[in-house]
Amino acid sequence: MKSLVEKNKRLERVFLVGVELKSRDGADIHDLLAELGELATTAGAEVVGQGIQKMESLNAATFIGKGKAAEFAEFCKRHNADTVIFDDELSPAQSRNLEKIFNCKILDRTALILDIFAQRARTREGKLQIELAQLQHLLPRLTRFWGHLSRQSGGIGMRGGEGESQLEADRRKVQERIDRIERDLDAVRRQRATQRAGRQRSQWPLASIVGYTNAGKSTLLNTITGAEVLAKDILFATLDPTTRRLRLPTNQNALLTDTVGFIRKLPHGLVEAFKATLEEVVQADLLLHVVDVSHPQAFEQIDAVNAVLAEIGAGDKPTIMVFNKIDRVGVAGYIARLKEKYPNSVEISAKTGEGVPHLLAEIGTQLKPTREFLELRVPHERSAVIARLHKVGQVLERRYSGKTARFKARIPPHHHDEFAEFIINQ
Ligand SMILES: Nc1nc2c(ncn2[C@@H]2O[C@H](COP(=O)(O)OP(=O)(O)OP(=O)(O)O)[C@@H](O)[C@H]2O)c(=O)[nH]1
Ligand SMILES: [Mg+2]
Repeated sequence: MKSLVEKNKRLERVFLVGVELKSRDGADIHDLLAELGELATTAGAEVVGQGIQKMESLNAATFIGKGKAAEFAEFCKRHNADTVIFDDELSPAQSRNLEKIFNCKILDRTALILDIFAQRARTREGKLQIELAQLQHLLPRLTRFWGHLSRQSGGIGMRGGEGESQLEADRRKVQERIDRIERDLDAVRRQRATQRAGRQRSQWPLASIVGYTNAGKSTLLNTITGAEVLAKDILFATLDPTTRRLRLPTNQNALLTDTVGFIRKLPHGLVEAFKATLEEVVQADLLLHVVDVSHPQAFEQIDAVNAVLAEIGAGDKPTIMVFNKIDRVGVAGYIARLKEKYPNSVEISAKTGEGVPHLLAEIGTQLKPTREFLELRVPHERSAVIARLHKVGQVLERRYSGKTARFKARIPPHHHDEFAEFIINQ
């Protein structure tokens, strides 16, 4: 799919819009817009200005107030803005109405994040996932400003509106493409599941690095394992998971995975699309939640990451909080506050290596209770237990005899209680 933000002759000029709602507490709107600006620059655009409206409640038709919209539109016209980007997700109707007022392309935060992901995707699965999320977001919002779809690429051509009948045809084409991608993704995922089953037979426990985008996850993987994952001061440098072997000070082997970064208001479609890729996180025995403590919004970022973890079903995993970039913070008080709130934490600098030995020791301690094998005896009629065992554990051997099935399996320690009555030796 072609990028939504044009990158031909000159940088696309964008204007950012945010609202300050009385009912919405938490982060300051200026911080939110600063992040939106970073996202826009990451996507290859140039920010020409921004506007904020304080509101009691949102306008159903135009999101911000009509008068304010007209005022911003005037500014955009004077400054030759090509695109207006709203920090919140707009309804299709709001997008259309705003487009009439601004007379230029209207994007929302979701579309922008999807655009960046589209530019970064490398693997076939990643590309398909993102195109699917993009098309699903776009379908109800197709307007003449999106122009018509080019037949060869199935991508979105820019501008050059051709009326309602063309729009209808385009919608049909988008729907066809969505159906096609869903079929392709199915095939790719089946293949991945087979590969994963192969890897699962490995008896090594798995730790996953998670965290807000730009927190230093890839840098940490590189420092610990000598991997050479791209680590850059841009948002969403990493999309596809990389797994490396890690030898702990306890002489134990483990696998360590670096994953895609999370962000506030991560589009739901994207979380859905990435569920398969994030399986590494869901299956992990331990999460390393990396936090950039030099970032003024560190607390909010932690909450945003926890929200996504809960959404993918990894909210209750054993977790070490990894407070990163301590080489950049002078104010000790800030870390003290974080440590008070999150006692199970380690402070490091992934860049200088400070604190990393301590982190490794901590990983060793947390993974140690993972015994290689448990033996279980489960009556055949308890099929739900057997299904659950295959879901959360790694079954290494099974034997059926008489009324029971016997398993040798590796089960993450936090699931042991569930199977306690079936364990015959450990
Ligand atoms: N000063 C300092 N910079 C760091 C540290 N760790 C990472 N960085 C920098 O932070 C930026 C982001 O690092 P990455 O490792 O790419 O972050 P990430 O979490 O993988 O980011 P995404 O993949 O984009 O989500 C890079 O410029 C790193 O050099 C650290 O401990 N100290
Ligand atoms: Mg990364």
